[in-house]
Amino acid sequence: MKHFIGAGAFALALLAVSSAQADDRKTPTDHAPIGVEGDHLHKKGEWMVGYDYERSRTSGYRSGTSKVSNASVMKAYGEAAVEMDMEMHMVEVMYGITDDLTLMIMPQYMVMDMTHQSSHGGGHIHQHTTQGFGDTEVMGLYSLYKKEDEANRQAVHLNLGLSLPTGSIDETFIDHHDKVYNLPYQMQFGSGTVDPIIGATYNGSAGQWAWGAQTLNTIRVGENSKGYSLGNEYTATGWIARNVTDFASLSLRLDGERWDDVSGRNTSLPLKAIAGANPSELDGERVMANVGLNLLAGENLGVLAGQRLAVEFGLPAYQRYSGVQPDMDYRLQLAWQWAF
Ligand SMILES: [Cu+2]
Repeated sequence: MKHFIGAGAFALALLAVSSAQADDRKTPTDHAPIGVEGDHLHKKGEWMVGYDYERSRTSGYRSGTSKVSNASVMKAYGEAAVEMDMEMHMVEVMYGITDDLTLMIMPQYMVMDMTHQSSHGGGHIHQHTTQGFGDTEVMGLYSLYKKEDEANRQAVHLNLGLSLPTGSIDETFIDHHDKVYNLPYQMQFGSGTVDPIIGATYNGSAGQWAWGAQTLNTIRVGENSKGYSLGNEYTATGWIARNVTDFASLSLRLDGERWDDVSGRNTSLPLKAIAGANPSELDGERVMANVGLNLLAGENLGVLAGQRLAVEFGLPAYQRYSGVQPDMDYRLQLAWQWAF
């Protein structure tokens, strides 16, 4: 009997220790799918550094909800893109000022590869590549609500930030008559204005499941040095994720984006020089469906402990554009993150 009670007490103690560990232990789903920015806070004094790579490809154009041929686009514009690849390299630094306030800064470098076709010279095809720094985002994440018990966790935080105009708005291309024009608004690296970012994030989890939602909105204030301002951008996303092992989780995410027309106009870019040059044909909306994988190195992995790798791949589920705009093929995001 004595042995029995002893064994029982020992088993209970083990259970208590292991569940205490489970509460503290980091899991892959502690971070949202990698395409969600500013999704998590850090504890006071904790740093995180990361590198994010994003690549998206568009081919041809869409107007309204339908695909349009380049031949028809070139009846209205001097040039049209056959294909465009956009790559972004982002450095991400986060720091927990308190348990309820995390600061984040995200500089970025962009590379754009464009294959253009001219309406003259028998549809002559040529390549443009531009690269340079994009705008830099600075964001504060402030906890509004936290509830945690054995069964589940719920949390809501505010995302307040600024997009600083470190990106060029002077990128150019040369047309078939060797004339130099500014690239269209959406092909520039930056907005040229200081843009407030306002949003909120909800995170929930229970057992091996996690879910969340976020809205993040970029508001344009004032006009840039070229006499225009980009349209506001609104996003809303929701996801569900599950830890499949200690070190890996899988996710599904829907991501809706909406952007307004450009107001004002860069007068050095003629309205018909290239598709995308007309500021009043640039609003649109898109829904992407994404699958993701988060990997987290456990405490037993020594120097690797706390490091993460994440990937997310998205395809368009819906696109609607007011004028002709590049037709999205896919978006891929890869990241490495290290918290310490
Ligand atoms: Cu972080």
